[in-house]
Amino acid sequence: MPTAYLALGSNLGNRLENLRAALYALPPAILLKDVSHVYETAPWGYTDQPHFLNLAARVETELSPQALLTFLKALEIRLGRVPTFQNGPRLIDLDLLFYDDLILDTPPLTIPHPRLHERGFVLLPLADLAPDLVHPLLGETIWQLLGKISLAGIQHAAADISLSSLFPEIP
Ligand code: PH2
Ligand code: MG
Ligand code: MG
Repeated sequence: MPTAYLALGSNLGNRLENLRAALYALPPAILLKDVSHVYETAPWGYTDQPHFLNLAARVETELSPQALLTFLKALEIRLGRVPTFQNGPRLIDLDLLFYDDLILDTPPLTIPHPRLHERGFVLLPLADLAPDLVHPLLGETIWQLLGKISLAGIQHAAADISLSSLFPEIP
């Protein structure tokens, strides 16, 4: 089954609950395989807004990249996201980073995500899950890309989200 990596972010409302609700809503179409630490991150791009909580997730799905993107955008709306402006505050942001080693550049979908290698709030959580993953366009690992950027304004959040807390096994 194809493996994809997602970046999740929230900086409005109960940020941790928004992240939890998004992860919880992925199955059955999208199987959640691993979740990074949660990071508290200073806003990037447009700075006059609250700090974000960010994390990364590894998922498996039979959905095509386009269908996966459609699912994620619909889930953002279902969880209460309302449109603002580019880089503006959001209740939940669900970004598709990688889909196996696919390279795709067709509006509305670009894979790998075109700005992931510039962003500590994406690369640091991703490095929890897949430090040796090679960026198919840049030919460098997540760990190597991480070495090239500033990690200022990024720290571990007070709480993490564990897979077992989201999906406890039924006894
Ligand atoms: N997302 C953005 C713009 N800026 N900054 C942080 N710290 N975290 C984000 O997830 C984020 C951002 C656009 O999606
Ligand atoms: Mg984003
Ligand atoms: Mg987005």
